[in-house]
Amino acid sequence: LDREVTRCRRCPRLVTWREEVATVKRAAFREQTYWARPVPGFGPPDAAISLVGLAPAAHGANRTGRMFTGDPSGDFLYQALHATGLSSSPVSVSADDGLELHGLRMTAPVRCAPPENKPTPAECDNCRPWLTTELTLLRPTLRVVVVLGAFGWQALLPVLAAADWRIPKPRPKFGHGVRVDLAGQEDQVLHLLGCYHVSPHNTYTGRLTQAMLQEVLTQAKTLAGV
Ligand code: DU
Ligand code: SF4
Repeated sequence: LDREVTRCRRCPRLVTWREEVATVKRAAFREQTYWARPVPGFGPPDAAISLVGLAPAAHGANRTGRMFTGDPSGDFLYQALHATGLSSSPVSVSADDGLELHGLRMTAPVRCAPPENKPTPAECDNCRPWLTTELTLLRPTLRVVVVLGAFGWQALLPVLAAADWRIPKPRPKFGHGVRVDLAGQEDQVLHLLGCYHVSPHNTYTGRLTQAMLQEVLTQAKTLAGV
């Protein structure tokens, strides 16, 4: 699946954008070759926890080819993952830096960097099968999904429904600290945890602190039994 997704060209606008930002680079990355393709999930294929963002950042994951790697959002996230024992290192630099995730797999409802960080509803629809397949493959071990931000939450619920998890009606609303338990097949339960996004918009303003993020990750570990 990881290999296949990196070849996807289903969204014309995103194919153009992911390649365009790779030619008009940020000054700090002028010497680097950008990944400029869809970003696959990162972490063990038998993870008990999945962490879901929204989409790669143009000069972050779209540059390095690894989820949340190479931008301020990722710097904040990996620090918390390491502090809670879910990552082998607090610093994620590049796809070949040797960092490993423990019991957690990062993924996203949209795999290509979108302009303004905003995918269109049609692009979310296009990308849905990739995450549906990934969550189906993870299903035997998956117990908890941590969702970063309201946009990721909104994009994820239809994916979970497509992967045969029962979404309560009315649809549960996103909030930091919100927990929803979803029923699946054969008495399986999936715990959904909402957490403010790790974007600088939240972290520089103190809306999301390391303590808050680490608390959600610790809760995820407890619920997942890891
Ligand atoms: O400000 P920034 O670190 O470049 O992130 C831009 C934007 O993209 C922010 O809202 C987080 C989101 N994002 C994400 O959902 N997944 C990633 O791997 C990296 C960034
Ligand atoms: Fe393919 Fe998803 Fe990228 Fe669209 S966003 S081109 S569906 S990988």
